[in-house]
Amino acid sequence: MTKPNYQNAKFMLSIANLDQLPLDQGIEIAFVGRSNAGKSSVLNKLTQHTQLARVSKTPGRTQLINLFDLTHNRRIADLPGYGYAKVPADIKKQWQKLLDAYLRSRDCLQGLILVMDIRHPLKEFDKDMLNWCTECHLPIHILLNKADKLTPGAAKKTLLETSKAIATYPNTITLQTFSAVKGTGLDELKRKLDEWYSITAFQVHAQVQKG
Ligand SMILES: Nc1nc2c(ncn2[C@@H]2O[C@H](COP(=O)(O)OP(=O)(O)O)[C@@H](O)[C@H]2O)c(=O)[nH]1
Ligand SMILES: [Mg+2]
Repeated sequence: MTKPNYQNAKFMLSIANLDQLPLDQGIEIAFVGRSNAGKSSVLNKLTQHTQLARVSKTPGRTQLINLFDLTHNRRIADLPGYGYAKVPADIKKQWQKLLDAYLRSRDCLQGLILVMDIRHPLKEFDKDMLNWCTECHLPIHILLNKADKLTPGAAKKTLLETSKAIATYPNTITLQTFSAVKGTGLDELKRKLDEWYSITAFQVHAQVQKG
């Protein structure tokens, strides 16, 4: 399988219910983050689009699962984030239900990119995601975004502290620092995505058997 060209990402559709999802085939990688962590900025940087995923000054606007098509049945899923936005409790419940059901039921989901603001890592929302993914045996790759807001020394310290804090989770979690503004860490992110997108159905099956 050739590596996806992330610049070829095309918007497919927005869904509010899981029955609107495309067929559970190929490989999907989901991006998620507490609102304002910079998830839309990360997606725009990755795909070299300025407007693929809307960058919003108003936190918490993405309320649906947005799907982007790469190629060969490879997709990116942009999931709604919460935790910072002052969303009404019933809407938050609805998002939680949608996220939980998606993470549990989607067989083609190969991994989750969890975007955090490096200045506020491992908030309640992030821990919810880590717990759900542990239950679903889903690997997570954490981006400590906005690293440009810290000195290199402070960023490294947060990387080490966060790495220690997640060591207690039994599932596979990797992490890196990132800056959607500067593009720092983009190659490392692409290597992780390339790895997940090149996993064959046979390997996925073997992982399930093992887990
Ligand atoms: N300094 C800095 N600001 C960023 C970075 N990534 C995002 N932002 C800013 O953080 C705010 C929220 O970004 P957005 O992508 O809309 O976050 P989302 O709610 O997670 O999708 C915007 O003002 C962005 O310009 C980054 O790496 N560095
Ligand atoms: Mg956004």
